[in-house]
Amino acid sequence: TVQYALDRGVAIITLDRPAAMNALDDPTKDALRAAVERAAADPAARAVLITGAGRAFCAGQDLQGHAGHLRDGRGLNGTVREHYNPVVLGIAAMRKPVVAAVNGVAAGAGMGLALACDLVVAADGASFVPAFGGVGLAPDSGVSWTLQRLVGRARATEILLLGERITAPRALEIGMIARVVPAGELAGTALELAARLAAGPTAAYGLTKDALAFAAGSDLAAALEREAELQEDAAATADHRGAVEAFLAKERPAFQGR
Ligand code: LHQ
Repeated sequence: TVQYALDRGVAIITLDRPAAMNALDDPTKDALRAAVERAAADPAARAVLITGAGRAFCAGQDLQGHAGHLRDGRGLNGTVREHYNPVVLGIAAMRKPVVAAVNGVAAGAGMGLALACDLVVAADGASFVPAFGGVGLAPDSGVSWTLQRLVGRARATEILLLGERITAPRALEIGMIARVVPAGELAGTALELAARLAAGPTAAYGLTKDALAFAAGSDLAAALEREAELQEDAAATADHRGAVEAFLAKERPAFQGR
């Protein structure tokens, strides 16, 4: 249901339930959570790429399985706290960059999964469907947090209340995602980008994620103090010292990720 592979320092996580548009049933959610944890702990992975097999990125919660839980009186069956929250927090807390290659539709929690990633690259035919309202639900998987930080509260409110499909070009236009490429170039472009990040100063990237996440919820003075602390950590890395020496020697730095 979820594949894990390594290529040039990139952990590639592929949602692989194409017959159901990679909808997240219980086994797929367990496997996705495990894959995110594995990528975080994998010393050979210095960047992560998340994508979907087939024509969809991810159709969100599998409604077949969910309907069964509803009929049995189990409601959400604990899945938001057991699966969606750890996956989103796992990506945010990951000390390495995470790229989403959105190959097709990303709906509901699938949209949340994409927006949780640090860089989102989409195929030109892909789209984002805030499907929560369509099935009488409120947002989860971080969408209430990520979307308004990406596009502003007015647009986020409009998107979530109206629930209209947002095409990849429109998502790019409103600042929701980083890049749109022709469908045939998506896999190559996204892997190239992730491999470039994997060859970078991984520790500094982790600290950059920290700084951005902290500043998203703090005032300027606190953000400045946090930057001062994080910069101490960055300055203590071998990558920083090596890159400064390389600059002075007019050479290209070779980052080790430490
Ligand atoms: C699906 C699904 C799907 C099962 C397509 N499940 N089969 C959290 C906690 C707990 C509970 C609830 O939810 C959440 C968070 C959420 O994620 S809520 C949102 C759940 N997702 C949705 O409501 C999306 C439902 N799907 C759609 O709106 C459309 O299928 C999209 C926009 C994804 C794609 O549309 P089309 O390209 O027109 O494809 P299609 O509708 O023809 O779907 C193809 C097949 O995939 C079809 O099966 P079939 O056997 O007829 O070929 C669909 O039933 C199946 N599928 N999404 N979520």
